[in-house]
Amino acid sequence: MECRLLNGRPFLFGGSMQHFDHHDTIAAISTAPGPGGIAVLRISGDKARDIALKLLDVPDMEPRYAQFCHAVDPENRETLDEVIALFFKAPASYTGEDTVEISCHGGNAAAPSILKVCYDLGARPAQPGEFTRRAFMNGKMDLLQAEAVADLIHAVSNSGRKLANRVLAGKLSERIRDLHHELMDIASVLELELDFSEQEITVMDRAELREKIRAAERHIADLAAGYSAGRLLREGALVAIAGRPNTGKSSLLNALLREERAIISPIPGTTRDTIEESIIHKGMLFRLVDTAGLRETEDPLERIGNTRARNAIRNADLLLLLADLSKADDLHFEKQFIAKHKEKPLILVLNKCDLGDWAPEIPDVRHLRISATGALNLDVLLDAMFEMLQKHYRLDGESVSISRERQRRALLQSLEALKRAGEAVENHDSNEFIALDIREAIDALETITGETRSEDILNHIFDRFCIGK
Ligand SMILES: Nc1nc2c(ncn2[C@@H]2O[C@H](COP(=O)(O)OP(=O)(O)OP(=O)(O)O)[C@@H](O)[C@H]2O)c(=O)[nH]1
Ligand SMILES: [Mg+2]
Repeated sequence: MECRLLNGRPFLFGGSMQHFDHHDTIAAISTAPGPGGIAVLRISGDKARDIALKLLDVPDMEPRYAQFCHAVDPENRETLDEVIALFFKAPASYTGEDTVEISCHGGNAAAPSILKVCYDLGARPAQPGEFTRRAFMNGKMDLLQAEAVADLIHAVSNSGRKLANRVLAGKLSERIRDLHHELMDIASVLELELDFSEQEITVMDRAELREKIRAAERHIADLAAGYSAGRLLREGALVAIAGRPNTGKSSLLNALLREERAIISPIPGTTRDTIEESIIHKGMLFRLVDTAGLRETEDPLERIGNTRARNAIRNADLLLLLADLSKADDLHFEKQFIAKHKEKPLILVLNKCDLGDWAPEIPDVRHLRISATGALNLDVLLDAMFEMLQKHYRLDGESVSISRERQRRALLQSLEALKRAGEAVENHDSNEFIALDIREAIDALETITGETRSEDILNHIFDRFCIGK
């Protein structure tokens, strides 16, 4: 493993976490690089306090007591910066280890020079997410909470921030724990019966056991079903702006962004590539995708554009179907489109309402009249988009939901095992088989919070963190 400085920061080449000793003392700059008021360095591990005492001109470090002092290079007694230092004694720290936090001046010079001295004094560069990984390993938080830390750091909207905060507070872990209890109850009944199998004692009759398994299945399925809502809150909603050429799709994108992002022209077939830009409305992130106008065409570039448009439509969480009100038309294309995409929430946007009041026969779908270039009814459209998502995905500002594919997969795995257990009960299979399936369902749940963990899962999660967190 090689460590070099890149933009004044340590950069490690090759290898992943498993090559590192979890007992080393680690150090990193926890704030974002570049000029800024302050930067914060963190040192965590057994040697943190010793390193700080050699680095700082203080006689001692009292836990949780902020000291204004200087960072000095012990090699040549050069003062590196004026700092505020804080010592957190294990286990009362973020990582659960002795930790020192040093706030110095921001920018690309002060913090890296102090960090270099930390390395000289025996700390090693922290890996991405290593502070949080240690917090997890030391029982300070479970895996769901560690993921929520990353989500909070990367949140771009209020809805994402609120969900991350609820998970960080342990609300999702609580729901998983409840499910875990339910399954442990079933497992303990089965184990008890196995212990007394010679006497052929039945602790719970089969119908009751079947019902208990069924109830657990329902609860797990409920939690898994919240995935779309969680993902939407965390990542934002993908909104495809679709329709025939020249209906004003690019004009609508620009109007919502309030900037001339996409090329607009009266020539049908202007947009070829998909263009994605984000806006926030009512705390929710909308990822708007402008697409090529849909039509049969011989133009090879437009055909590629049409394929891309269809992909965007397929992946979208919400469809805005644009129609042109300036053209008297039976909306035949639109009606077909709506019939084809019944399963997705869709708003029929009747654009160019400034050009006359032609009243087409409107299909049975949520619709509204706007003018993209005249900026008419755009707020109404945004409100309708928000409401439609809330209703369709049952977004609730107060509830918690899973939001990652990893969590969803583990729940589905648990559900599968439970279903097998239920069938085994119905088939009057012996308790050993039922107990095995229940155990598998429990194991799958435990991977969600990290009670059962594999190095692979941990690497996958923490490698995506930034250094210093
Ligand atoms: N009067 C009026 N004209 C509009 C309105 N919205 C768009 N237009 C005009 O309609 C024409 C087509 O607009 P675009 O936004 O390029 O349409 P598009 O759907 O993106 O077209 P393609 O990219 O070719 O599929 C342009 O001349 C716009 O100025 C509107 O609300 N009112
Ligand atoms: Mg366009």
